[in-house]
Amino acid sequence: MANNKFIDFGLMIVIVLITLIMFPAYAADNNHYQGRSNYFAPFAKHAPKVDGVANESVWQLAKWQPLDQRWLGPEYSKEDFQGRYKIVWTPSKLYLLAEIVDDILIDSHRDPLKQYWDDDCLEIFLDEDFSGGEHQFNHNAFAYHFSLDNQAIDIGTDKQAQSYTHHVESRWQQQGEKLIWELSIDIYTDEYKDGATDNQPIVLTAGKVMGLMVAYCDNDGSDLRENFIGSESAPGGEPDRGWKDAGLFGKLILSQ
Ligand SMILES: [Ca+2]
Ligand SMILES: [Ca+2]
Ligand SMILES: [Ca+2]
Ligand SMILES: [Ca+2]
Repeated sequence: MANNKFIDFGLMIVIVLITLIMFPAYAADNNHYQGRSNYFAPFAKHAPKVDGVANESVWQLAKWQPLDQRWLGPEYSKEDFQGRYKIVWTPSKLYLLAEIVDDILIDSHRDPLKQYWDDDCLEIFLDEDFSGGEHQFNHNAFAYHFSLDNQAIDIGTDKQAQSYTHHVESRWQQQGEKLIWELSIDIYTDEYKDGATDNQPIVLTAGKVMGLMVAYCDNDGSDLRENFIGSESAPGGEPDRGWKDAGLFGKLILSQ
C-alpha cells in the first residue's frame, strides 16, 4: 500500500509539472496571462500634434515603457534595435510616442498589404474592453501594423489584410540615431464592421481600462523579419502570437 501511495504522489507531481508547462498561468481575471504590465496614461488637455516632433509638454508627464521582450530572432545589439514608448489620451483618441533605434530601415514589400510584418513596422495591439481572448479574424482586438509609409494594416473579418489607415495618424522623423514616431488611434469596440460607413469611434473617459501591447518588427535586409520585439512577456509556446491572442496584452489605464 505504501508503495502505491508513493506512486500516486509521484504521478500527481508529474501531472502538475506537465500542466504548468503546457498551460502558462493565467491572471486572476482568467483571460490574461500572469505578469502583464499596468500602464497609466496621462490625460492630454491639448492633443499632441502628430508630426514626429515630441515637443508637447504632455509627453513629459507620461512614463516610458520599454520594448525589450525578444519574441522572435537571435540576440541583437543596441545599434541593431532599441525601443520604448509612451501613451497619452484625449476623449477622442489615444496618442503614442515611440523612440526607436534601428540601424537599417527596410520597406521592401511596396504593396502595403503584402508581407507587411516582414518590413520594419511598429505594431500596436489594442483591445478596447480588456476582454482578452482570441482576435485573429474578428475585432475583439486590433493589431495595427504601422508601416514606414505610415499606413496601418491588420487582418479583417474576411481573413484578408486590410488597411485601417483611416483609424490613425502616423508620422516619424529621424533625430540623430533615433526615429521619433508619433501616432494617434481612434478606438472602436468589437462591434466594428469592416466596410461599413457608420462605424463610430468611442469617447474615452478617465478610469477606462483597455488591453495594450506594442512591438517592433525589425528587418535589416533579410527575406523575413529578423527580430520581433515586444513590450509584454510571452509565456508558453509561440511567443509571437499576440496577433491572435489578446490574453498577452498589458493593462492600459486612462488616468486623470
Ligand atoms: Ca508632436
Ligand atoms: Ca535593425
Ligand atoms: Ca475585446
Ligand atoms: Ca530594420
